[in-house]
Amino acid sequence: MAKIALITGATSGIGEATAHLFAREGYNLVLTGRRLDRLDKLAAQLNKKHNIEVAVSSFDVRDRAQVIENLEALPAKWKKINVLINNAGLSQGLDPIDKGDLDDWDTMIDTNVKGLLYVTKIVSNWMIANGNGHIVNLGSIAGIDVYTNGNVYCATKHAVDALNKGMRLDLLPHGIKVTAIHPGAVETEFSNVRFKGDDARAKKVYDGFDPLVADDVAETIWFAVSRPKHVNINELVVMPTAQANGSTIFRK
Ligand code: NDP
Ligand code: 8X3
Repeated sequence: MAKIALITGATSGIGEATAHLFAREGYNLVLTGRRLDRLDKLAAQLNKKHNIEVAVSSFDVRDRAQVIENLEALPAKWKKINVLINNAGLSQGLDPIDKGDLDDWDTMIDTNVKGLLYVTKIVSNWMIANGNGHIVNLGSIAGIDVYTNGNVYCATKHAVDALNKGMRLDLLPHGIKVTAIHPGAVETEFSNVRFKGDDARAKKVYDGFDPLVADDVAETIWFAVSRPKHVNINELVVMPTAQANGSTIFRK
């Protein structure tokens, strides 16, 4: 029987690339995100190309009731999730702490921390019932270092780092592996979202160096998930080579 992966934030960027890669590897997929049109299109494409089964579940991870209602509504066979990829997340704004927008802060905390927790609570219980599982959390280099004006986004990704460690302690006894992937700059819709549709400003973030692409991160996720049963990748930091020096951080 094919394994099942649930990917949050599959409508774009890293989540979408990971859906393609796992489909190629023969996984059946549960794809989630708010933009249902994109989920439906991707599901049809992957089903046709790889002959896998795809379920689509559209909800806003910030809305606890929506998360519970939509995930619990999945038919029983889709609750045998082998791999959960907690990828949905975003940044909003790049301002000093005294100038930050309170709504932006709420959005980042509610999405990156609380949304990840709502999904994890439900799916980890399914995994415990099934006696196996692997949870991959998308952290960030922003969850390891803090950069100027990154304040609240960095705090949410530091929280993901702590939750990744906490989940591992709590879930390993149930046979569930837990991994964090911490990428540096990846050119996706991330900066368009951060700068609220200002595409010129978003593009500038990646001027003058080769950022990662979403496939680089998808391959890193696949590496962690495809290790044998006795190997747990606790965390991996994957950086654009131009940014790998640590002190050379590009945030424009
Ligand atoms: P994208 O903006 O391309 O994708 C973000 C995904 O998250 C979309 O599918 C979006 O779906 C989903 N999402 C955002 N908010 C919500 C919400 N409230 N409810 C449900 N889904 C939501 O960015 P990336 O692919 O780059 O980002 C993926 C993850 O990787 C994030 O956690 C990000 O923090 C992390 N990351 C990104 C890096 C980068 O440089 N790009 C580097 C390090 C980590 P929809 O809008 O349809 O709901
Ligand atoms: C996204 C990478 O460095 O822009 O998490 O914060 S960074």
